[in-house]
Amino acid sequence: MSYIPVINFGKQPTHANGFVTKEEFGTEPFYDMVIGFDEETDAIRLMEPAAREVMFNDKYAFYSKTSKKMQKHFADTAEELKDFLGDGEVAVEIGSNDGIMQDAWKALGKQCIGVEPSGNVAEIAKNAGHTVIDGFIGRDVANKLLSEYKVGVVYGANVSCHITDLDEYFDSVARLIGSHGVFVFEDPYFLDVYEKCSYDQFYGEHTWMFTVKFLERKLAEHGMEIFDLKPLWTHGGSMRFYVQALWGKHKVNKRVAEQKEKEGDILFKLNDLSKRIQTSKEGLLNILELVKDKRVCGFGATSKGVVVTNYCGIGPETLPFITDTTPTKIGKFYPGSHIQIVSQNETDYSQFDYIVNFAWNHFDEIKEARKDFKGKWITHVPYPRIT
Ligand code: DWN
Repeated sequence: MSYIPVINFGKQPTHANGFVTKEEFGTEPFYDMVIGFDEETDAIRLMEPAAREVMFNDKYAFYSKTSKKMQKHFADTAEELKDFLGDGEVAVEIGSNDGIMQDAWKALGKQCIGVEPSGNVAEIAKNAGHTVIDGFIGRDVANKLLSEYKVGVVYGANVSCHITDLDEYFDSVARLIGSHGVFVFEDPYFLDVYEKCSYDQFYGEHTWMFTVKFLERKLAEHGMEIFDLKPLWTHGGSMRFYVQALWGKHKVNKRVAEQKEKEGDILFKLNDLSKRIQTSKEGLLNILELVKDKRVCGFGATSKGVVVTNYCGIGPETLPFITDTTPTKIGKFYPGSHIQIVSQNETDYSQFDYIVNFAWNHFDEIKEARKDFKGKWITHVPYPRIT
């Protein structure tokens, strides 16, 4: 594959989830974050993805259970997918994090085996009684699973786009599902990012930005096909793909071809997006300039916010802190932009006029929970504005 650079975010911390202490300022690694496009395969990806061990290890900062709405999302998902499980079959979840989806399977009386390389988050799932295989999905893990279980469903939420070696990944999944099972995965989707200018879905952990065009081709190389898809609200616009072995038992829904058609000229869209990202940055900086004499803080120490603050050059002089509920983030600082993370539960939001929301994908849930805040929200998606 031969990638041409299409979007350049300049210097970004290599690890968006690599929160730092004050003593570590200046030691965090950076790289040129450039998005590339391969015209032959329609692949969109980071030109230089970081080594997976740098990002996914025993200090992984993101815990999935921090959102109530996501818990409901996974409960609904397990309910939907349970019909794919045959007698005696188990589900396997790639990137099972703290067991948010395993909880949902368990509530339905179904077993789900997790695969998770980040030991600290896996520990939460194990403590809740779930089985988790430590490590990255690959041929060895697939062999282990096949030697112990009959696998009916392989599921991955917001994990496939993190896996740089898609060949080894899809090869392992194809072996796991065989000719009878299904592979269901969901990730932020290119057309949503394009339409909402949610450029902060590009960061170190997200090697790929998926399109149907690219996935169809890549999955076929591993003897699999997409038989259906479903647009999701999660993460500001995701796509769920339903996959089976080529010519499997599920009829291919016409939605797949229709969605591919909608993707149209991807290179044109990427070039257009690149310009709109620059405009979005200027718009957000203008708004922050307008409110510079007011009391402003940030909300949700997301990986996305690391990209936004580093790309836009927003530092502690503009945002004194960002609040979050995650214990491992609290007290630390964003890599690069060095904005401090403080406890959401200890913040008196009534003392603020404006909050910049970096967890914009959870906005409904946040607004509902933050009725004490009487000021205004600032967001950059789908365009910078005060709401
Ligand atoms: O793909 C990924 C997604 C699933 O999660 C990972 N690569 C990393 C991570 O991305 P993110 O950090 O952008 O995800 P979220 O889900 O947007 O993060 C929400 C953050 O906001 C968490 O740190 C928790 C926090 N939060 C909060 O402080 N108060 C969230 C809610 C809903 C709240 O009320």
